[in-house]
Amino acid sequence: MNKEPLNEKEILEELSKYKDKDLDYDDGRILGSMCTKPDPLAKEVFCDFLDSNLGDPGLFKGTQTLEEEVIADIGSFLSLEKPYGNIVTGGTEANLMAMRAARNIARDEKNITKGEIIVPKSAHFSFKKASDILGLKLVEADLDENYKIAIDSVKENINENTIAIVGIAGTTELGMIDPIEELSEIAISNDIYLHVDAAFGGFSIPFLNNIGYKLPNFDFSYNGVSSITVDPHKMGLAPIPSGCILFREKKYLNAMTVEAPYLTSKEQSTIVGTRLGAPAASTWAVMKYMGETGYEELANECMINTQFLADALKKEDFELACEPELNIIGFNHPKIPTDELAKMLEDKGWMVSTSSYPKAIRIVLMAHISHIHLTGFLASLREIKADYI
Ligand code: 0PR
Repeated sequence: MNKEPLNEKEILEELSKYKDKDLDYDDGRILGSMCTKPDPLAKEVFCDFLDSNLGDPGLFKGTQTLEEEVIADIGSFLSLEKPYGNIVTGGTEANLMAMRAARNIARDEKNITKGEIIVPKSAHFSFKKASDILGLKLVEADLDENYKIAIDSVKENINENTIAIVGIAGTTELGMIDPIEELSEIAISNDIYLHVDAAFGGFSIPFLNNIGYKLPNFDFSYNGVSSITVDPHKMGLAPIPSGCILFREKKYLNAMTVEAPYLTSKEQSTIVGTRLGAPAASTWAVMKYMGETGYEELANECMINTQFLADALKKEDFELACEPELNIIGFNHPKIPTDELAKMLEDKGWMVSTSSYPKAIRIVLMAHISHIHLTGFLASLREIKADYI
């Protein structure tokens, strides 16, 4: 800790040295991230709302309305007229809230004290955190040959302690969409809570379907779906942290409500107390700025790049883990071990990630990746192949 205060110039100069070590989305080298450069307007609005606290919403009624409007607007493209929910820090917190609601409802209505949740093997690790925090047993259902949840495995794993089933609309590793319609039927016939984690796909699947894609639906139009996670800070172009949890009924929020007697709101159901209002305002702004057409174009461009890369990889003798359903590609080369390939790509400046099941190089084609970046990436792959084989 410095004893004497530094002046503004010194501080900013010092900071820029740190910032220079960070990667920049604009370089097109970040190929394994679900985040992207936020829209400039969203950044500006974020700074304007830095002092607003949704933890005490009576003081910030305007920001509270913005949060409600974002949740309502997201509900409008997820087939739910009156959603209940919040803007939270991201998919992890949204999934945690959903599991907390499911656990509390099962405890209050069915007296289940040793709850279990069934998630696909492809589920994001946030469910491991949620089950640990909430004292729930995590049961992993198998995947089918397309890396989607195997319905038979879900049925086999249901027992009297099952408090929730989770389906994914856009899996973290491969972007696959689970069969939510079938999960919904199972949820209804067994009277079990169904949560859909659409943290990644929530801001693209509905818009792609608007323009003629035929992706599986995952939303509240299936009566068994009780809640959905959607992250504006992924395909929604909002700045981090912005995740959303939407519930079909208010009773799920009520099941988590604690009293907050000295606050303007008197009760709270979010996990976080003091809660920055900037994500609500900036998400609101970016959604207005994009409109449905903007999100349709964005998602379509990402899919066009995905298809281009997938086709080019096949021509170069790389094998795809599966045909991409959204803008994520998993691939391998038959003669180069995945980790070695990832390391060689990193040495050439490409920051890819690797999926675990199946083991593959994983590319997430977000808005910051353009055609020109992909041709550069393919050129590096060709060089690696020529040197290795
Ligand atoms: N649900 C799904 C389906 C996800 O893919 C993720 C995160 C979450 C929930 C959790 O969301 P938050 O991280 O917002 O809490 N998926 C990315 C991943 O783990 C997050 C990420 C983003 C990782 C950018 C790296 C990165 O550079 O791959």
